[in-house]
Amino acid sequence: MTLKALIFDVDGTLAETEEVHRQAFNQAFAEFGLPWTWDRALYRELLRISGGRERMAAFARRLGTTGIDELLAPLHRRKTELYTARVAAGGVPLRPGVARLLAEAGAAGVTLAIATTTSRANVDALLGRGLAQFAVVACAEDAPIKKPDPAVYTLAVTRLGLAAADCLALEDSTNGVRAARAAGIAVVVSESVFTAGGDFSGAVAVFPDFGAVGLAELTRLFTGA
Ligand code: XBP
Ligand code: MG
Repeated sequence: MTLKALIFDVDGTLAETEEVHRQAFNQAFAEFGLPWTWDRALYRELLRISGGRERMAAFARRLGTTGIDELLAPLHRRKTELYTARVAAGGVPLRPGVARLLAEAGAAGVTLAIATTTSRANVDALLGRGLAQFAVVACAEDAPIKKPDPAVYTLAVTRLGLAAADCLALEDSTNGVRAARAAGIAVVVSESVFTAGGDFSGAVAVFPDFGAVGLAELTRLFTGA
């Protein structure tokens, strides 16, 4: 079994983006006159639901708020505008070790891919020209059924033209680990601000971050998986 591709999750794995998402959600709610504020504790809980639009719909149901279905699409579009503006303005760096892992993979001929439930515009804003190093980018628009469903990972593997057994996923969340495992892909975790201490059953290894984890270590874990 040879490690042929690394498939990265985006939010919480490539970068600590969820705090910026949270702020963008709250600003969009205010602009739309919704009396909703997601503090960090509530947001950590709501992150059990992948997908911003699905998360807002679930929150409305939980409150018993009706009649806002037509609002969800424009609300999510505005949130995405606010998020991408904040990220494009800079200040959301890659997490420790990520840039080095990307460079090591490129030098070793290990293909890079992305499998995320976030919107494509958010990935473009975060990575900019760095997106070019990824052979495959599978986002919310490509796989509408969100993690923990395996769809986005299965799509990434198919587009890579590889077998799931040739790939290693890098994730930060329980949903992400479950999605990768359901797609038959081994997965390692770097805990993020909003996921630390979660249930990562099925992961090959769990790290606080990838700051001290190189490609050689990932390869060793992968072949031992
Ligand atoms: C994390 C998510 C996304 C973001 C918000 O994605 O679940 O929904 O929280 O982005 P990842 P959207 O798979 O990269 O961890 O509002 O665009 O959904
Ligand atoms: Mg994530």
